[in-house]
Amino acid sequence: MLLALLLAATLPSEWTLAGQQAICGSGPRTRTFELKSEEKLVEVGNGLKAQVMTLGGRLAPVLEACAGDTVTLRTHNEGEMAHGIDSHAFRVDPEKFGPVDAGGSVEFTDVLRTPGAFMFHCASGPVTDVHIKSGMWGAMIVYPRKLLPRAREVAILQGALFGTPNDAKVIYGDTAMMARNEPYTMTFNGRLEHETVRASPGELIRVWFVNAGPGISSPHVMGTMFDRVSASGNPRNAEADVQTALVPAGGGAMLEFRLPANGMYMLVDHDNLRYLNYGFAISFVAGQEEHAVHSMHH
Ligand SMILES: [Cu+2]
Repeated sequence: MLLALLLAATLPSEWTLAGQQAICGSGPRTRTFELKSEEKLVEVGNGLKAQVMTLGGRLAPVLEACAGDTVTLRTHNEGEMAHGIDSHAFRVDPEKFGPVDAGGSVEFTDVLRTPGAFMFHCASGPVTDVHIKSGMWGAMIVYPRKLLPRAREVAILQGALFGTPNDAKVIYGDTAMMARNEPYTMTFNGRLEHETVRASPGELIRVWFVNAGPGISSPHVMGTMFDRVSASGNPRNAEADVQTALVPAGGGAMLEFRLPANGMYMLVDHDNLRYLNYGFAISFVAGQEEHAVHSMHH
């Protein structure tokens, strides 16, 4: 347990959203996101490392903007392969997504009028699938301009690691596993250990959820249900009192719920419970319970 906590400390901190109030508060803005494409060895937790390709310096990065913002996405290719970038939050000519060869840049700008939890990913023509499955994707949250009820906001990004850990506990991308859509494990936020999310009983929790695939995600929180599920993360798509949401690959959702009483409530993908032992769950805790998902090592 102590070892697990020490290892978790080597991972980037997990719950770092600025949130809707901070991002939308000062009115429409111009924002530029510059995302480096680079290959690197990253810690994923449970003593494992993965050799991945990233778009934004880490696995599962999150960008935050607000509806009405003028947003520029830019990537300078410092890798060796051709890379580009495609964000589902934009309505632009996809020709602008690239790819470009090493040394080149991709850049496009749009006024983002549609709120949501959007996926962005490398655009590299026929090898786009391999680049996404190697780690080149993240989320762009476009908050609605109209303030939502105050909530504990978190981003949960579903993806997968493809490759079997070697004797040195390093996962190298396995393109055959990628081609079969057969991961070693599915992941939340690109990692196998998670910091508990703490909330008070009855406090509104809002999850900005993005599913990079493979496959449909079926998020469910054990012990409660979603008060509201908004497809694609757009509040105008609200459905009430949903036991399990449905988030397609390349899609997102806004999931709102409350912890009814003290206890530990785990968010899982109900179609991928077989990966629970790999840390594929997020625990929400009200009260003093100290259970954490990373204590469930296989
Ligand atoms: Cu790429």
